[in-house]
Amino acid sequence: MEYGQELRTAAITQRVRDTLALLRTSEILGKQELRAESLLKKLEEERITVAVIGQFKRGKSALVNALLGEPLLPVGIVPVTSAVTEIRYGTPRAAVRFQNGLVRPTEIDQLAKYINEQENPDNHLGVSSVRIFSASPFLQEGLTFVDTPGVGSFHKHNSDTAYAFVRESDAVIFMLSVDTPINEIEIEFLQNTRMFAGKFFFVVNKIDTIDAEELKTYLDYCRDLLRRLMDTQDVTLFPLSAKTGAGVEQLKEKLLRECKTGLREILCESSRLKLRDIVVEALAQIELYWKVLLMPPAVLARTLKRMKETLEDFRLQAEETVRVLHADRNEVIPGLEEMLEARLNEYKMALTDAVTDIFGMDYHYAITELELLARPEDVVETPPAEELGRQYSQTTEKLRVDLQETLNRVLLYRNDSTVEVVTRIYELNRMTRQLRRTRDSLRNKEDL
Ligand SMILES: Nc1nc2c(ncn2[C@@H]2O[C@H](COP(=O)(O)OP(=O)(O)O)[C@@H](O)[C@H]2O)c(=O)[nH]1
Ligand SMILES: [Mg+2]
Repeated sequence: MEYGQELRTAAITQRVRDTLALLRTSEILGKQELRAESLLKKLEEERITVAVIGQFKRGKSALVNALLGEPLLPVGIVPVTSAVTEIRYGTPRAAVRFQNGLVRPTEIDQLAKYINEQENPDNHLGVSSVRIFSASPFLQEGLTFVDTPGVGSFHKHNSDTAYAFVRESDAVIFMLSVDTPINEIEIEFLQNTRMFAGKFFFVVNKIDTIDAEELKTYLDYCRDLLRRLMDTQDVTLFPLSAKTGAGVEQLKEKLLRECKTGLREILCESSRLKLRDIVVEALAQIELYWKVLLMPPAVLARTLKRMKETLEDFRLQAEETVRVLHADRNEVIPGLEEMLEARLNEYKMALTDAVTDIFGMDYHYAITELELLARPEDVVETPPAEELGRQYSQTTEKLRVDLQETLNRVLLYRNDSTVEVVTRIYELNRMTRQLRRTRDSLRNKEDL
């Protein structure tokens, strides 16, 4: 059994490697390439991510606190969690990651500022996630816990974040609570997550608020519904109270056992689902690319002209940034280097959006993570503003030129070489065939 599992792990790892190699041969599949890279890393590190999901107010944050045995996360009677929070094993510390790549070390008791819906309404601070390290022995086995904002709250951006994150998790703790029946939003969410996670734990929270008989009725109802929804008899419920701690040990034990002995199985199944999703996404991207390739020449010329104008706007924007930041002076401005790096990430994100908007297909840049030091005085040798400004201008110019060249090349713009055109089309068809084969061969659990 264990031997078979080892073979399966090796098999899926190889499949991810092969797919990655294939994706790398194309200029239009950068986003999928990145996803495949992180999937490979996860397989190699044998790390699994357990996401706690469910509608707001079910007690997700309270449960994570109960599991870890410390009140790390804010809990409240109104929706409070507005950012995905990752909790890993390590020396206690925390960092907030922003959408522009900045990573800011933060005291754990200051986190509410960033992950509280009330203190950071509609995520106006641009937080992308929060990472907490905790020395809780529970995390020692290579588990990463993720607390998500609830789906279906009035704050729509929360649902979006939760959805996006579930794609990256391997196991899911799906949280229900006895004070409300399962509703449509939860059902929809569950059906969407089924495609990505390799393992489900169903928790029924707040059992302290009802008596044993009511609980039995509720559990029977849930089990029945979940079996139908998940299309399997294999549904185990964990009734508990995150508040009083009743039932938490049982869930903990089960999680630990699964994650020790079943880690590879969970990882394999979740990797199969994720690889399939990456391949499906790549195929969709190729579809979009075909649409652009087959544009009538006049339309293509117009579209490229629009792109050119947009790039000119981008040039002016970069100039403005340098000017506004006073990066035209020969003095050292603390923090300016990180600020410009973050600006550069924002620039890349805006370019990506522009391409998507104009051509209807993706173009992808890797966003650099910029770890800010806990003590800014530790920063050594920051170049003077003038130099940083010059670098920023050069880098953004290179981005624009590269983008223009790549677009001309992949769109075969004014390319009179029949050989090149035919080769590209041939390559594209070959890629599509291989991706389809991979997709179809990952259809079932037994395929590995
Ligand atoms: N009675 C009771 N209340 C709970 C329990 N777990 C959480 N709560 C309460 O439910 C509310 C929502 O909890 P929270 O963890 O913030 O929910 P989340 O939005 O799913 O993260 C808070 O007021 C908690 O105190 C429980 O087991 N029993
Ligand atoms: Mg919460």
